Amino acid sequence: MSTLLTQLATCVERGKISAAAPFPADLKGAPGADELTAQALSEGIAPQEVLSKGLVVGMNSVGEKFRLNKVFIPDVLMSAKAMYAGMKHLRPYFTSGQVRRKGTFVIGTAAGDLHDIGKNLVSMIVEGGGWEVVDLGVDASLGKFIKAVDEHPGCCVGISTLLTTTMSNMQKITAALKEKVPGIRVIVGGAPVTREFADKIGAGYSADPQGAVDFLNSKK
Ligand code: B1M
Repeated sequence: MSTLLTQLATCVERGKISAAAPFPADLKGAPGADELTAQALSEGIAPQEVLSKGLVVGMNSVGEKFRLNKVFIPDVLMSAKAMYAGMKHLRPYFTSGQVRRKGTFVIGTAAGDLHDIGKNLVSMIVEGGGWEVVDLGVDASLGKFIKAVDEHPGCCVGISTLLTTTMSNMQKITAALKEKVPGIRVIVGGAPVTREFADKIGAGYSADPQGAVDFLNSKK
């Protein structure tokens, strides 16, 4: 991997957004993901490489550390901001079709639930993992999921919930989506959700965002 892409991955992992950003203190004044992504593209590194060998490497790394409790939510949010600072330079290439995304991931917090911090972390890390993310927000009804699945044929679906009372909605949404699109891949997660529950409703499961990326990449 080029030194520049290694530096870019480090910026994402450490949450270094731009040269002007004061965080982290030991990287004050150094270029951030914003400048390094622009530099990599101007030096002719392919956008796909900038994404997969720079931004995604950094995001995967912070995702693993988060899973192991070596970093915490604020760190992940800073990493996500750094990733977005880089992603903005890549967006024109994505929309022009020069960068191949792995697929579309539709995600929402189950109907009746307004918690969104975990869902947003999953969205960010899945996007950093190379997937196009369609975020339906909180309190996402079955109708919203159905509409999104219609609009994004071949997509995978993620449902998050933090409330035990809305786990039944998660089950209803999963069942209806599977009936509508046989073979659709659905993954569920959130604090009260267990693998046993996911198995019962016929969905994949991950306790953390990185596991959701692994699930999506596994193509099973
Ligand atoms: Co609420 N709340 N809350 N709350 N809240 C909990 C969840 C609760 C456990 C607190 C408690 O009583 N101890 C409890 C639920 C009890 C239960 O059902 N068993 C509870 C309650 C009861 C409520 C209200 C009903 C309170 C009330 O009004 N009486 C109300 C619900 C309103 C509603 O939704 N209809 C309510 C409201 C709120 C706030 C608005 C104040 C706020 C939410 C702010 C927001 O999200 N924007 C809030 C908060 C912050 C919490 C706690 C304190 C923290 C939740 C959180 O964000 N955790 C929570 C207590 C707790 O968890 N200790 C609590 C951090 C987040 C990163 O973790 O979302 O689990 P989490 O996500 C993780 C993993 O689960 C996983 O990845 C993330 C990162 O590791 N993950 C997935 C999540 N989704 C995934 C999807 C995947 C894969 C992995 O694939 C698709």
